[in-house]
Amino acid sequence: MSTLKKILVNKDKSCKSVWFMRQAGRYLPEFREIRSQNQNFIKLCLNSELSSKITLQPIERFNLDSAIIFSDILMTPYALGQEVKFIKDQGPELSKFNLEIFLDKNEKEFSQKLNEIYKAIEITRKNLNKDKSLIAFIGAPWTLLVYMLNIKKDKNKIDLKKLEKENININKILKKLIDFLCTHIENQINAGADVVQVFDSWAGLIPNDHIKDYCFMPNAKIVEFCKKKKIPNICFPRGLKDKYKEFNQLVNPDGINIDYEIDPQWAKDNLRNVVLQGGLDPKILLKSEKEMIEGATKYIKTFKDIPYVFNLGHGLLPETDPDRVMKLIKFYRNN
Ligand code: 1CP
Repeated sequence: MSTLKKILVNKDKSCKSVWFMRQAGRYLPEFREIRSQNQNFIKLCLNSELSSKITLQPIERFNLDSAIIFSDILMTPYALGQEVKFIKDQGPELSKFNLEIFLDKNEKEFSQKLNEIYKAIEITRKNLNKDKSLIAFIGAPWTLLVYMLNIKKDKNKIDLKKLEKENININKILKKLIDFLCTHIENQINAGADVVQVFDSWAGLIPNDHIKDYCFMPNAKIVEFCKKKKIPNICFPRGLKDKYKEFNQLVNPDGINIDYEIDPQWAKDNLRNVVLQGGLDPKILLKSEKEMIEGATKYIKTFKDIPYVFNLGHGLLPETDPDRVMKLIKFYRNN
């Protein structure tokens, strides 16, 4: 069994395991080389040979304990009929959402459009050591909806008025998304992935009076599905602040990734009956080595007597020096 599963499933306190969000991609020169020859990002995600190769790049370089499949959360809206473009330095752009087309989609067609991702998982599993986990992932319904309806105004705000004005039935969209996402999880597991992470990257933008409907309920339904199928799961409801506690109580996932705004001691005291993962600010890898080690020490010390998976409080930044990543992994393993 992989170290990640020993921690998630057996709640093994003595076991060490490390992987990083966004470990495959952006900051790695070997990824940039492939990327420079593949301008269309969606096509790259649908190239099973290359996707598998990119997935394994950080494993080969750093011998991490888990691989996360190289893909994107926006492959779901793509498979549901929206055009998805990644514009350099601007982020993703999706064609206008059409409710009728969306409601008309069926799961067979959806799975077929993502078949290359499942093939990439099959190829990767064959080439990945058995003691390492292969992590599948999805975007949580709310986070996908933010992109699908294009309601993010700038980095930290959403345009709720736009939703109200256009009278969009959010709950109906979320409900249908949950079904498709469960299918996507099951397909990835059937192809050979053994853990799933649910990225709710924009959970922190939900107004308080909607947090139950837009964040807790959809994540809970997905976790419930995973538990029924015995799929080890980790949730990442980024930006929830002290509502992480209620999230954990209501959603009850196997693992929860804390973001870098969460104090590790607070997490230890308040997030019970769940495996904790991550927390360290990815910006700390850009600072002096001393600061990085001090930052990491705080997490390692705080969580030394509970089951904990070493990771970050958000993804590795594109400007990260890979040598720093190596130093951080070595420090964690030696302490
Ligand atoms: O231009 C490029 O080279 C593309 C950069 C890139 C990469 C390498 C994007 C565009 N996506 C990815 C891969 C990716 N995305 C992975 C691969 C596996 C790994 O972690 O190593 C994963 C897990 C994701 C997940 C993802 N995509 C999230 C959730 C995690 C998070 O960072 O909060 C989100 C929000 C996205 C959307 C996305 N994909 C890419 C961009 C530029 C964005 C937008 C981010 C934003 O709106 O700020």
